[in-house]
Amino acid sequence: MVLSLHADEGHRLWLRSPNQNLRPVNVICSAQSAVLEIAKQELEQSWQGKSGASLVLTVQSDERIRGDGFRLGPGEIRASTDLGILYGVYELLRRQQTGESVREGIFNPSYERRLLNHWDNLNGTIERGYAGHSIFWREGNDSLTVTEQDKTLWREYARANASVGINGAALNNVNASPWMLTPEYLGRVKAIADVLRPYGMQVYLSIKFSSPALIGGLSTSDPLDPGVIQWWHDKVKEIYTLIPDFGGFLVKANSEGQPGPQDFGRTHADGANMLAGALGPFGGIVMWRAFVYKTSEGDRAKQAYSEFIPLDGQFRENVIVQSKNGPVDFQPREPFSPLFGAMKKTSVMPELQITQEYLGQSIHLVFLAPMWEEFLKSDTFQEGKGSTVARCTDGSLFPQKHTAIAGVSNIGLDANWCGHDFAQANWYAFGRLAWDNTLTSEQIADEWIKLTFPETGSGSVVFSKDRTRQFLNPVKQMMLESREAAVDYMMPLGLHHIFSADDHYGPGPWWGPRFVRKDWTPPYYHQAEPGGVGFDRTIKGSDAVSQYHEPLKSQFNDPKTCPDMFLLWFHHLPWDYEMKSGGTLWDALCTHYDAGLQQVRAFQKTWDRAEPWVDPERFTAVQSKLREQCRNAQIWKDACLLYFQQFSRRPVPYDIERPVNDLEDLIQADNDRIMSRFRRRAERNDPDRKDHRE
Ligand code: GCV
Repeated sequence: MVLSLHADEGHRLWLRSPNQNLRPVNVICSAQSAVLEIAKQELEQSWQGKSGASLVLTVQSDERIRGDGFRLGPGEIRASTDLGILYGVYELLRRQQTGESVREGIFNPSYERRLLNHWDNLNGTIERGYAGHSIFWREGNDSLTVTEQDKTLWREYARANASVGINGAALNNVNASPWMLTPEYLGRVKAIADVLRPYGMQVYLSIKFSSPALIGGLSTSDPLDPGVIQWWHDKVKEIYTLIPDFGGFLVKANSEGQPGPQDFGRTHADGANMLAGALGPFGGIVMWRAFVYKTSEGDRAKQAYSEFIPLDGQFRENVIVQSKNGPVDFQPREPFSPLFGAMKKTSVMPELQITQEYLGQSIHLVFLAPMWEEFLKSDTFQEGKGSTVARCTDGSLFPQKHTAIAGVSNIGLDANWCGHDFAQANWYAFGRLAWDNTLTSEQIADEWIKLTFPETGSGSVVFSKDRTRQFLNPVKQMMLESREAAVDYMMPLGLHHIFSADDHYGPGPWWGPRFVRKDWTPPYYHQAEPGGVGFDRTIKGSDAVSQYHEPLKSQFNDPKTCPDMFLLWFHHLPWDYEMKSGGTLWDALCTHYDAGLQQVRAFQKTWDRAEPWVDPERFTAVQSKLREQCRNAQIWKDACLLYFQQFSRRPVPYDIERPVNDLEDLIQADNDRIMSRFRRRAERNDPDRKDHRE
């Protein structure tokens, strides 16, 4: 077999119109619109079905087809909206390209709104962005000029999103600048919206709650003040005049130092409802974040629930409370946030993090679909068995006016968009799960690999047996195991948030200076001491278990029934605690850390064997990242085991590989990193963002 492997910087993502096997297709569509024009073009550029086939695109309302769903029938795509047709086209083409059979039937989206949240700052930097600067914003005199290059990039971005069903984007950081709402910036938002619209993407903006005072010249931003209410009404009207299909606002309020209604003695509901009142007449929504915690209020994991449950039933119907998947903060593994299912009279939407803030950023190969699948399929038991998070949020269990899901974007100006070729799979997976929250990680990985590394040169769309056996299957397995491997070498058995200062990349179980908020330091979370390790959240501890519905509360409360993966999340246990498997907790911890590292070593071998099947550029890029991931996994293992060993005073089990670094060296290197970071900041006169928080 002759393979033609061209250098490839990854910019085309999973959208690689095949240059062989293309066949003519006769597309018949009675209606006309920009969206339908794109649908037609996509078919003509990528059709791999029967040569000369006719395909009818029918836009006609059908009560079985919800929202932008569609029906695939013999020779026909039918939908109630033009966008539904476009999604149907992408589905059909994907099936042709992956060799999957074209299943006839109705395909409805799980969520009405499927959004990317960009944490992009107006100067072009991205909070927790690891793939270059923003595709929307930049610094400099010409920062607001819209160039042809901008538009091309935005169009490619919109197309990629539409191809997986993503239909909205919040364009700026939730730590929002008030300038976002000034006419200059709104002009650029309009330009972006105009490019995104034909692909069915609505734009949303994050807003700073104190904008009326900061840019409106008012003396207050109190949500019950008539002048403030009027200001927001006027601002919303101004936005809709520019962007008639504007989606709404995303709000981080009274969280990590951001202003909010509580600054004026009002509640989250008061704040959200005031904004919802302004947006409602135009069809806009408010996504109000539940990511709130204060040092003074005890266990951080309990706070969102404690603060929001009393407000259930008080929000307007165009408010959606947006909660992170876990109760703390996008950790490698958390139990689901107990808010899901518990707020029965409020629309609640999951916020996932596609950017790998806590999962190795753009260096580690970590496929996140298994984590999201685990989360969406978690049973809350709120309405009996089977009340999964997916069903609690997609409208199946509770009558919600709106349903939504968001993912914090991992996209930047890097040629391959996401910094790591495999990080593209996380963007893809988010879109696919937002469209269908019952998909399996396995299916998503399978599709993504086939689309992203298609068969080249053989003239066939379907992967050959050799390619399937030697490339697809092992790479898929590597992807599916990669998240568990990361949990193992970073924080197994329910450990969480033991990252070193600030950048959330490497280990820092020792890091806990007195001048920093306790709940921003690892010792607060791991609680290691000679008597044991772990955070006691049982009814005798912080009682976070009581926020879960039975039988979960009892199950989590007892270490004998608590799943091992959450053991140290809910329990503080002695080092020689006997695990279900028979060994001690200390030995189990060592075994997990080592297994994670060994697995990354195995990933290196898997990838090296993939060389014949991949273009050299992407092969080398991934190979080099895996090397770094391996070095980092070693550091994670050594740092955590040697640090915890000071308390456990037990040997690392003799049958596993010994640490190769010294603890003092690791701590010293970490201190040097932190110091040089602070120095650089001081030189730039760039105050630590966290200094602005409460
Ligand atoms: C946008 C964590 C991150 C912050 C982020 C915050 C949030 O604290 O480290 O960078 O801020 O979550 O989700 O608001």
